[in-house]
Amino acid sequence: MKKSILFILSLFVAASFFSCDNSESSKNGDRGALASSAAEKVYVAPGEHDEFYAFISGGFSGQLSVYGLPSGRLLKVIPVFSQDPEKAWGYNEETKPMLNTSHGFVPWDDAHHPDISQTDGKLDGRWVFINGNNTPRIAKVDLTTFETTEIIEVPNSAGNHSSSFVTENTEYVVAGTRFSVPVPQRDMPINEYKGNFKGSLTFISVDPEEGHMDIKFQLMMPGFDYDLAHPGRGKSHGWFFFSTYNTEEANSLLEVNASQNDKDFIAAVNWKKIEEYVNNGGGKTMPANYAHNIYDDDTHTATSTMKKEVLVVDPLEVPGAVFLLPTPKSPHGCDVNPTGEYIVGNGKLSADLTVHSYTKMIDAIENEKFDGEAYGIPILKFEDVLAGTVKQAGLGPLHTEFDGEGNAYTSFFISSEVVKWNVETREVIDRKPCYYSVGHVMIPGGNSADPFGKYVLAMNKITKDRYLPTGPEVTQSAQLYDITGEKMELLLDFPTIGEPHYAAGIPADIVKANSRKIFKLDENKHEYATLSNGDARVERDGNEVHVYMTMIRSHFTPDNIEGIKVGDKVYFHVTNHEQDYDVPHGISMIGANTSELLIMPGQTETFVWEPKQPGVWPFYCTDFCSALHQEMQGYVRVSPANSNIELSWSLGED
Ligand code: K7E
Ligand code: CUA
Repeated sequence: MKKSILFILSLFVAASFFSCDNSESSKNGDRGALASSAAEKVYVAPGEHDEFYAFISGGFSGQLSVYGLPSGRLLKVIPVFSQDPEKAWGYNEETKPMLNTSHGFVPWDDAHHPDISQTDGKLDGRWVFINGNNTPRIAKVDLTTFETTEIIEVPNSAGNHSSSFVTENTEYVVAGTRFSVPVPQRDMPINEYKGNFKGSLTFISVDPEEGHMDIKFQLMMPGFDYDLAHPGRGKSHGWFFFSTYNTEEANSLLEVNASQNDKDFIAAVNWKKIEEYVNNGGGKTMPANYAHNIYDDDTHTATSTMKKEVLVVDPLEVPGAVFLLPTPKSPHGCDVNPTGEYIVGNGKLSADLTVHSYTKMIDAIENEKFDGEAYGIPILKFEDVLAGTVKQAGLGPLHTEFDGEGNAYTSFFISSEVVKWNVETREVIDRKPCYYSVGHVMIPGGNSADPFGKYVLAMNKITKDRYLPTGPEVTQSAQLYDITGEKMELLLDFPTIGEPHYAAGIPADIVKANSRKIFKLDENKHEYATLSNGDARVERDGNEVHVYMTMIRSHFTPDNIEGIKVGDKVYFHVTNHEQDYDVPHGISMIGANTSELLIMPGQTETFVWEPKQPGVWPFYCTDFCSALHQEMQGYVRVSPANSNIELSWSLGED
């Protein structure tokens, strides 16, 4: 047994070599007569817009990047879980609370799965959710501002990976733990894992108007690894499906010890049933400690609140709500087709894809076609839930997306390809190589009832020689395929930020009309806003100095400040008075132990400067804003700590 597992594992290790052997012939195959038509298909003329937005996770960059498709042009990197000096995210006083957690300020995370909000199973383009894996968090990005406006920490979780997927009406954004842990956390021997650790599946409700997130309940499952998840839809609305591995509950050398069972499970959770149970007073509150951080567009300021309890539900208390579907070989992806009938489990160590039927699952539940239980949770009979398998489709299947025309597209990491197959017949229709070792694939709307099956985007783990070399670290890469024909056609390679895992795509028309152009100055409710130049001033409160400053092309008010002393803590609260689209100003101060600020029209931001040396120190605008941008500068006079220079400020005076 162990030998065969090690053989399969060795295929994983060999994957990159396979890929490289192919490289020359494959690359030549991309060129030739058809290459120019591929170029036309991705060409978006200067001044024209792309047809789709693609929100591509940054993986270990902790951010979310925004690309246009089909051009592959990078439009923005939205800071989410990691500090970003370009936008002062996590550096300015206003956004620092967004990165607060029960572990304190955590300025980094590993972001995997963006998912766009839905209404009636269709993308509505209001928000993108994304998970932080490492210090479990779920973030929400507002698609009017393309800024992160909310982050909620997930207690009782670790390696928040089967996240952040939304239900058909964005009732919930779901977060499942990849690593089971003691719940509540406590000091105990690691080798007592089995039977003692728990795997929490967290259902976070989303307010339909404001979008505010709140943990509705956590389902305390057996101590497996919950890897990926997708919602039911259409007929299976009300259910959520989670792939599991390590049902062996191993705590060491998982590459061998978690590959023993021939089948792991897809856990089917009837969240409607549990919601009803909870609404009727079911579940138990347990003490917890987790941060809920909200950024307010009126105050331009975030607040962080620590929550102290969470409602947990034991699956055994809600009979008929949780079942286990046996699924071969440590499944990774767990994907539901647009009609909601098929649940695809991609066993990483299996050559075949497993396709379960929702209809058969319900029938098996009703007729109690069980095959034992795990910790009291019924296991359904494999043959009675299986719709069929896709035979010998490739090696190392990871993820599947759907085109809305009855086809599925599965990524194969080891054989490094995308394979198109028919969902009903489960016959393979086409296969195209990826360069190299593809992880997720994405079709715009692919996780919805209504996909836009024009392109599939493959996000590859390895690029090797596809681009100019840049030292030992080379970029990761996405590849765009046209899927409008029977056969897929590779159109484009483009480099990505960080390590993309999943992505979410949406027609630009659903989003772009709502995109905000400015913040209205007269609606600015920032505590330290300076709404008129007459109010610009400097105030001292002991060692704390508050500078109420404004900026407009091409000066700061005030631009000369005297009476600051070594040992002071100087807060620059800077309000951008521009009310035109695309006119931010920046500000930076010599020696400040923080980033610049980049302030949007109508917005106020704050940085702190603690001058250490007497002198006359300049500050300046960091964003080229007009022909007189270079003139947008000022000075602060810093005197020794014991000086009695009066505090004063001015603009345009000698
Ligand atoms: Cu990279 Cu969805 Cu985190 Cu697979 S996961 S590749
Ligand atoms: Cu303001 Cu440059």
